[in-house]
Formats: sequence, C-alpha cells, structure tokens
Amino acid sequence: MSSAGGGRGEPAGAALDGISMATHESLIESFQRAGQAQVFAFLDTLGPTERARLLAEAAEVDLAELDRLNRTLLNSKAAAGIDLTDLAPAPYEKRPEHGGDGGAWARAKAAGETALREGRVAAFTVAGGQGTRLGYDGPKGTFPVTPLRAKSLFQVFAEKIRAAGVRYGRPLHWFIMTSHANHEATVAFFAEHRHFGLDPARVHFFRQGRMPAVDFSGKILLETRGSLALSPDGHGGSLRALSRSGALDLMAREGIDTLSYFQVDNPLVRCIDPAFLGWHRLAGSEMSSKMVPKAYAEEKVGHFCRQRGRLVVVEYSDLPMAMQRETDGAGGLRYLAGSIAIHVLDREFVRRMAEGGEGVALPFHRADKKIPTIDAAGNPVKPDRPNGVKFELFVFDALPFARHPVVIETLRADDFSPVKNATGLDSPVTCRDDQLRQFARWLRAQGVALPADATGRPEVAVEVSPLFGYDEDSFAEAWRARRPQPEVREGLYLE
Ligand code: UD2
Repeated sequence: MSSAGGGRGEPAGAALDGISMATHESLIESFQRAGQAQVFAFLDTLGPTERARLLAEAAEVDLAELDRLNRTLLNSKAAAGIDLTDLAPAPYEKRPEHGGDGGAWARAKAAGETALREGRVAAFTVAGGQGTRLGYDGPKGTFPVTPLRAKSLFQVFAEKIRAAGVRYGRPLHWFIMTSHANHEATVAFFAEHRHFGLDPARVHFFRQGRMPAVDFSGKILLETRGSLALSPDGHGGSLRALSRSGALDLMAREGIDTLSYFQVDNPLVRCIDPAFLGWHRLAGSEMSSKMVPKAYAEEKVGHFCRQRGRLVVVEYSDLPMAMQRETDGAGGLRYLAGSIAIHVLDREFVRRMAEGGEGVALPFHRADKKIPTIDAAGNPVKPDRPNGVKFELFVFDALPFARHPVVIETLRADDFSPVKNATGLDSPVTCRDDQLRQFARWLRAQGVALPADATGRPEVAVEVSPLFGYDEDSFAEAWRARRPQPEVREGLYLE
C-alpha cells in the first residue's frame, strides 16, 4: 500500500467515471432529504470537471453522521461542555529517578526489546495537520529542525526508525498519515530524498478522512460553487484511516501487532522506545500513553484523569483553569500528568475502534472557526469572525475503550520539544536549544567537559545524527567505540 490513497476521500478522477447518472441523482436526492440541498445550488453552472468534483466530495459525506453531530454538538445545551463529574487525577508509572520501581522498568525494557527483535512493532506518525500556527507553507514534516544540518522532521524520524531497525535486527515498517492537502507533497519529499535510506517498501502513506464544515444552523458550507468546505477529521481519524487504507491488514500479514504513535511536530520523541513498548505489553494493554509532569498550570497539554473507573484525557481547553491550578497537599499540581500525544496502540484494538459497534465510537469535538465560503450569489466570503463549525476526532478519546491502559512517565528532556509556533514557546528556537541540551547531556555522561549555560545549553553547537546515537544508550555505545574520539567543538557533527 506504499503511497496509496485512503479510500473515502480519494480525489475525483477515475473513481467518478464509474458513478452512473442514477447514482448522482440518488446522491442529490439524499442531500435534499437531509435538508442539505444548498450544496448543489450552483450545480447547473459548473463545467463537467467541477461537477464531477463536487459530486465526488458530496459522496464522501456521511449524512447520517453529520445529522447526529448537528443534533448533539450544535445544540447549545448538549454542546455546553465535557463531562467533568467524578474526575480525579490518573495514576501513572513513575520513572525510577522519581521513585518508580527500577526493576519493573528494566523488565519492561527487556520485553520491548524482545518485541522489536521479533519484528512486532511498527512506527506511526500523524502528519495530516495544517501547521497553521507555524506559518510554514508545506507539509510540517518537511520543516528543518536540527541545529547544524537543518534536517527535516521527517528525516529525524526516518533516521531514528532506521537506527532502531539496525539495533534490533528487524527493519521497521513506518506508517504516515497525510491529509488531502499535503499527501502528494509528502510522498514527493520522501521520493526526492530516497526515503532517507529506508526501504521504500516499508514506508506507507495514506490520507486521513475529511469532514464537512457547517454553519451554525448545521448547513454544509461551500468553499466555492463547485467544492465543499472540507477539512481533516482530526488525528482521531487515524484509527479509521488505518483500517480503511489496508494498513491493519498489512500489519497482520507482516506479524506486526503494535503501533508506536507520535506526532509530526516533535523531533525529540523516542519514536521507538523499548521500555514504553514493554510496559504496554506486560500489562496486556490495548492503548498506552506517556505523560510528563506539567511544567506549569497553564501548559497547553491534555490531562490524564480517571473517571468512573476509566482512563480519560481532558484537553487543556476543556479543564477549567481553577482545576488546572489546583494543588495537592504538598503544593504540587493536582492534575499533574500532561499528555504529550505519544501512544502505543494494539493493532486489533485499532480495528475494533475503527469498525465501531454498540457504544464504541470516538466522540467528535466541535471547533468554531472562520471558514472561507461563498454567499448566496456565489461570491467568495472571507469571514473575520467564526461563521461555522468544524468537527474533529481526537485519538486519546480511544483510551476509555482500551483494556488495561497504562500511563508511564517520561523525561521531557528526552521525549518532548514540539515545534508549534513561529516564535516564543514551542518554536524552532526552543526546539533547537532542547536538541543541543540533549546532545550535551549525552556527551557529558561520557565524561566530555562541555561548557554550558545554567539551562544546560552548550556554548558550542554540536549535532548527533540518530544514525550515530538515537538515545542515551545507543549514543554511549557508539561514543565509546569511536576511535579516535573527536574533539568536541563548534560545528561537530557525529554520524
Ligand atoms: C496536541 C494535543 C495536546 C498535547 C499536544 C502535544 C490535541 C487536541 N491536543 O495539541 O493535548 O498533547 O498535542 O504536542 O490533540 N493531526 C493530523 N490530522 C488532523 C489534525 C492533527 O494528522 O486532522 C496531527 C498533526 O499533524 C500533528 C498532531 O496531529 O502531528 C497534533 O495536532 P495539533 O497541532 O492540532 O495538536 P495541538 O498542538 O493542539
């Protein structure tokens, strides 16, 4: 399925030629019956290609699902908020340096390494987001991030995945979820860079689904006379996209039962972390997550909570600030466990969630947005305040459905420094500094004297390729084996 598209939501073209006039008519009628006839208001003014595109987009829409969303999420009472009753902080496995059980962590690491040697693990990146906040034009994964070589996010992940494949003697498969907007550019970027040394047969791209945006009365918005206002269905759409694209079947054929899930914006992530994989496996978990203690109350991450016996994540925008600021007896934050969007997923759990069934479905979230559209005369409108609603699925909403979910602590400095904003917090500059601090820590642990400021940022810029060392252990081995050991000075690149 390498670089294959993802079923529902494939661009017009070939598929459409097969749709008969009768199908078109029944499609249009179903929209009329659903009170969505405005979608075809300009149909008679369109040329054949535009017509075909509009009809193909309309065929993507699940009218019954949309009707349900309009009734539940647009209704102001029901939409009033997330259920916060019976909420308590979730327990998590502490790191050994914070009082966790060192023996249990060692057993977890060994179990994860076994799974890797058996070829049971694949990497999975969600890369369908639009990266609006960064103001970067292009798939976010192509954004340059490393301090010296300016390697792209995709290259950093590719090299970590390649290195893990070498270390455990089993090259890994890598699934990458794109969107309609960035699919072609993403696939082309990998081809242009020869998949960064990975076997192209093991790198699989598929598109996520799309959802129509509606106005505040639930009517689907048109972006132009001949196209719907469609947007990606959120990273939670990855579960159904994995199923629809054939990725789960491919995994089953290859003997892969575990997916290591991470976001495209975080180059520090340990994409393949044996201890995390091991905790997941030893607990018989279907979905596991990493947490970091929140750095401050207002930090924009989700919160791991327990609610009536189930694990849930409550997003920062949904947890009242008073609760985010609550402290425990010792003065620490009560809702301390921040979600950094790193998960491990069991293949058959993903299938169960994707297929849905009695009471098994991710809930949609509503986001009020400024959505470019057209007016009744068909002229473009660029709203300066929210004029409609987008619907999105969040992957962490699968946690309450998972059997034996585990949350483990990770060290922020080793796992999390996302690039989200052009400047300030979580920007290219903070991410570069965090990479430098990590390389410096690894070097210092090997006895290299490296002058640094109070935050641990070295005075000289150095870069370690993931192919040399992609975590502290692999770095230590490579460094000790390197003869002669290089002088650590400005510009040193280790590969
Ligand atoms: C997300 C989490 C937040 C925290 C933070 C850590 C949500 C709602 N919030 O915040 O709790 O963990 O990450 O960095 O998830 N994506 C898709 N398709 C989509 C939408 C997003 O693939 O339709 C991908 C996107 O490419 C990126 C990731 O999902 O890799 C996160 O998306 P985001 O930037 O919207 O999430 P953010 O920063 O609001």
